[in-house]
Amino acid sequence: TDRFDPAVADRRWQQRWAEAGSFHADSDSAKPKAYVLEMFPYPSGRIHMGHVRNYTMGDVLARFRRMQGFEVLHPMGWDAFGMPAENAAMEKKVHPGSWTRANIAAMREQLQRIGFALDWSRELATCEPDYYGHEQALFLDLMDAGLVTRKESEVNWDPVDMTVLANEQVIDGKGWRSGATVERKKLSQWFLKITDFTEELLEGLNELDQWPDKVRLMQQNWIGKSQGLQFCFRLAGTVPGGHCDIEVFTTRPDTIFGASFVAISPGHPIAEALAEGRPEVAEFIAKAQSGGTSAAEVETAEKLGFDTGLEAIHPFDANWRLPVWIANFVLMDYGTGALYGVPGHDVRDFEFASKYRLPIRRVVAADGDGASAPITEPEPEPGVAVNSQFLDGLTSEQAKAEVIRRAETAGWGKGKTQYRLRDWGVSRQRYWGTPIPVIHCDACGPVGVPRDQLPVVLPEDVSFDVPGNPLDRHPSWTRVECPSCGAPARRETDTLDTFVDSSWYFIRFASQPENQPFDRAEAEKWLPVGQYIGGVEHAILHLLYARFWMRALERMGKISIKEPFKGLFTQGMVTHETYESPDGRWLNPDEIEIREGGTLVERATGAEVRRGRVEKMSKSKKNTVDPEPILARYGADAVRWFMLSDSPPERDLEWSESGIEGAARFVQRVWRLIRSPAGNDGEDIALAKKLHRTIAAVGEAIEGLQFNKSVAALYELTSAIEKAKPSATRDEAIRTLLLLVAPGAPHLAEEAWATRGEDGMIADAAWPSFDPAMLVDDEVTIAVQVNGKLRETMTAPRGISREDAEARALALPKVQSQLGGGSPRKVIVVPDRLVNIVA
Ligand code: ANZ
Ligand code: ZN
Repeated sequence: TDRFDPAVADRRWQQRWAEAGSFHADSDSAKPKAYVLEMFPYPSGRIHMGHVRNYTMGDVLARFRRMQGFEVLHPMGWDAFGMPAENAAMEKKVHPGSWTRANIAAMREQLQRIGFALDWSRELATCEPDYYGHEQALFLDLMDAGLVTRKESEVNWDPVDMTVLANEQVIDGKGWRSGATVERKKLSQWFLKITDFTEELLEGLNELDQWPDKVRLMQQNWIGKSQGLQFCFRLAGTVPGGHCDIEVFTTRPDTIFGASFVAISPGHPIAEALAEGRPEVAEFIAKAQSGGTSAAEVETAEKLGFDTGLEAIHPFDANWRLPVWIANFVLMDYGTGALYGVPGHDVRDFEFASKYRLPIRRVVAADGDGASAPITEPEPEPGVAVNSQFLDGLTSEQAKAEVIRRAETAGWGKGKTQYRLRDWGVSRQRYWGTPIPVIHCDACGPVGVPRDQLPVVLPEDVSFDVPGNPLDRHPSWTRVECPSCGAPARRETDTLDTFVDSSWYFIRFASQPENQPFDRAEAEKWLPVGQYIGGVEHAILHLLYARFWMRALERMGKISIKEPFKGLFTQGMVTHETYESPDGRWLNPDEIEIREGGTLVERATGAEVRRGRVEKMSKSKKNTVDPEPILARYGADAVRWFMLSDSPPERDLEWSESGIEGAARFVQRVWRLIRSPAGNDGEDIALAKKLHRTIAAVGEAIEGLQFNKSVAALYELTSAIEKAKPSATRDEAIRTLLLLVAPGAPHLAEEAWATRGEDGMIADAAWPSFDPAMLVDDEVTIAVQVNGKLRETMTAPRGISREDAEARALALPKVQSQLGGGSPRKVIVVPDRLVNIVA
């Protein structure tokens, strides 16, 4: 037929690939191996455009590597535990398991419909016992290796629903369901000791040269290594509870003469001791501890303080007293839970001091003479010390070192390296997660579940009609015998953070024996992942946790790989225009009509509509485009091609109907070429050169994940073929074009390949090679100058003689007019580069 029909061809080739097992990864293959992985999706129910873009990029690379002769592992699975399934259970009264599994089935179908070259035989879902059971075994390994601890830690507590809330369930400091002000509550929870690896994780970043610098920097900041001073403020007088001093940590010892108060956390032992005898202190502490526990909540919450009346003595001046406040922005589990505030040079301290009218002093200046300049806003940047006695004139760096030196010499403080990275709290008081394999016994304490009793399977018979964790109120599941002493004991009801599930799934993809998490030899054949592709939103936590997990396994001697992802690529988002109604509702483009004169109105109401910004596709902005109808209308290849073509992959891609139409037109153009008459004799040197250059360019672009560049090169080649007369070269160019478009538009490529009567499937064909000699340009561009000024350029055959170059240059109209009819005084020729005419 004249048209390529994706409705028929897509399915046909998807089926052929499946039947042939084309994308099955053979661990025993002798070929070199390539592991291409995209971040696995959360099974929310439907594939969205962000997935399509992400997986298309990975797919192009995977198919390209296969054609290059690699044995490729390109797997897919499901990050299937987490809150949304529980929300669905509460709202729709479906079991989280059946909701999740139905979503997986629907999304698997959608991915298959796009024709991704995936090894479906390795599919996994983290919510199935044959995955999370192995995770439990790994948790026990970590326990045995001393990498698991149990600590008191704060959670968000909803006092009305009487339940722990996840951070995302706290909205503006209130519980999402009850609307009650959230409190912080201490609970005993499980932690993985990622801080045992802090320095390694930081150092390791240096070797990740195939990661974006941006991501390495974000991880570095997250780990947050800082050099500081830890010391004790002596307190004047006596303090309840027998405390005589307050230990603080500072990263800015250079600002010590700018201190105007000392602040302790509401959870600090001194605060607690004061509260014993004074109800107003207890009351303040309760107030200061309301609001969410997440860093963002703490950061944005209004600063609250309480003046205890205690006084701290300045370490450099026994007569200088600093008031001691309890302040809500001081975290108990950071540093020492206490600090000295320097309002002039710290943003939070400035806000606090402004509110409570504490002194704001300048002790750092941009240059030495700004000492008396007033401070109107906090100036955290380093500079030169001023108003600081013996520190005056030193740079901030020098002043820091000097204060630390004096503190250490006098013995009242010590220089200290501090990291921001905390241990990883993995306890979640939720149902839909991996049960933590521990049993609590009154006599023996927490005991690991014996390995022969794994997996600890989630009970199916749970109800979501009451808030909180259904595991907690399960009558029989929680009741067990202590594995050590046999006494009646209770099962741990916390489940693991879903980031644990995604910290090792790429290992399980590489090797999935039934009786253990992975087989070392097999996993090492594939790992590390050669190219990992995903959203930058995972730049910190997921990637850091996975790096930790890999290092922990390595330290335990279970694998000899330290870094899980050799190459990392973070792709941009898919964006779309937004529309807003006058009453502030977001409208889908479908609900909008363009009136005469270009005004936009809402179809239903006729009210005028405002065009909003182009933003990331999201349900809340109502600007999503469902891939499914687009696939049905244009076919898989057009959608894939559009995802690759319009923007550099690291940038955002704006969805547009015209963009997808352009991609669909290209598919048909390529199809028309194979229907055009074949010529079998005659060479076309120009086309041959173009072809070889395109092979080189496309290969290089895909190698560098610059898919839009490969698309641009293919557009050029296609135009060149369209313009060329029938010849053997042209026929060869068409054949090669199919190989080059195959990674991006595989259905079209297969169909055309078969129609041409080529051997086998194009999925199994080799990537074309090019002749380097054909890349050499035999035309050169020569600059023509008159009196040293560029006047014109001309193309000429490479190696043109001096005489010919001179003659051609002198014949140029612009040169003629510059010479005004006269003859030049002198002509200088640099072969193949330049002709300079001196008039
Ligand atoms: C005095 C000072 C002056 C500070 C100044 C900063 C700027 P990083 O760099 O992130 O490690 N701090 C110490 N313990 C704290 C806690 N438990 N909760 C909240 N803040 C705490 O942060 C170290 C700085 O954070 C410390 O240095 C301390 O304030 C504050 F111009 O001390 B600084
Ligand atoms: Zn026991």
